[in-house]
Amino acid sequence: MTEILDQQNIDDVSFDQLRQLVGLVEYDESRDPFPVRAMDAVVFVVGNATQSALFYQVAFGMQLVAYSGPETGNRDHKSYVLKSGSARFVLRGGVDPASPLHDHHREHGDGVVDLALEVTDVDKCIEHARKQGATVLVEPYDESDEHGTVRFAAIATYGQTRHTLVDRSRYTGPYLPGFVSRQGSLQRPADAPKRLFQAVDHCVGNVELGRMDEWVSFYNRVLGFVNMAEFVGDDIATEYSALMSKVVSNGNHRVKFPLNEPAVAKKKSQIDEYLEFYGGAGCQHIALATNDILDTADRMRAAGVEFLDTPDSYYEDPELRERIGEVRVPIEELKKRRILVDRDEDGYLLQIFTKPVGDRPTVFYELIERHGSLGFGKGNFKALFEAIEREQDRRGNL
Ligand code: TYF
Ligand code: FE
Repeated sequence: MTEILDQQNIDDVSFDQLRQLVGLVEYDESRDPFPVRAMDAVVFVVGNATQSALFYQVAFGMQLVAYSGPETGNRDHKSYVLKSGSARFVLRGGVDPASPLHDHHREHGDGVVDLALEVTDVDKCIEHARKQGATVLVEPYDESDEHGTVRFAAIATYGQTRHTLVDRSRYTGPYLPGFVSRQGSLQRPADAPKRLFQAVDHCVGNVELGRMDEWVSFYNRVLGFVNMAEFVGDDIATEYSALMSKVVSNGNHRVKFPLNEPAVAKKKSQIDEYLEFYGGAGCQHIALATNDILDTADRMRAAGVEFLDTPDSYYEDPELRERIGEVRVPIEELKKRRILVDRDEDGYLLQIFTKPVGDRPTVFYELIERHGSLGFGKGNFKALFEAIEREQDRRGNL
């Protein structure tokens, strides 16, 4: 029997909870050339941060915690900082007509500009990254305010995406220097105090045809990330998925980055569609870890979030029951919500995917509830990719 943790009024998520939520493993941090503690934030550039901030509060149940903008001395853009458990999103939108954020948005639409990483030693990471040939976009520097000091640096990754490195161990403010504490005015229903998700499980990058291995090697060499077992190779790619995929993670698996490249198939690959509409490589989906995916999916649907449809045949297939064995809820409950299930040697997982959340067919979300499995739902790829292709067809894909 799996216990559902009571997430009510818990501000941060304990290590034990994370172990279950995102599937942590033990590792020796002292031998890591680039020790990463966690995702610090997923930073988005959007066309209207004020309205997107409301979307993530209403539909994703996130809480506004901090803000920076013209009122706080930042005339270029507004940034809203939202939290759900240990997950932090930052939404940026240009205010000054001359802001470079508008150029970014013109090119890419709403998207992820920064997968910021919390590290223990910014200088050590940058020194290692430079030796390994990484592009250092921002040299290490300090920023301070009345709450303390934060040390930063940044390196480039795929497309126009970056990894800002943040050491916040000497800082107690609501986010970073320059931000003020701010709460949303949204009234939450009294009967829905639970968080919808507790952590970021993984962030997926789509890269250009033939470049996946280059980026896997970048994460191996520069960030000391290790390859995880799950991958989609030629065999699966040509049959139905139209993509190849490998997964890299930091030492304890807290930060996991699957990398996809398009594969040649009958139709235009979903990855090609992304690359075309995003204008190059970028972050494709963010998986959010929840310990109650049924409730989370119900509440997100009730708030208007649209999920990919899985056909009845997926649930009626007698092989499904054989493949997945015992799970914590009857299959009927999964079928009602179109939740997918997969099992491997370590356990099982439940997952569901939203449709793209912006105007372009680019960024989408995954909800994932892990029960021991360290995988990414490989057994669901066929059903999942067929559902994605049906959506592509509706958008006029050939
Ligand atoms: O993160 C993953 O690898 C899984 C599988 O378009 C996946 O969630 C891969 C590509 C995709 C959707 C899901
Ligand atoms: Fe995923």
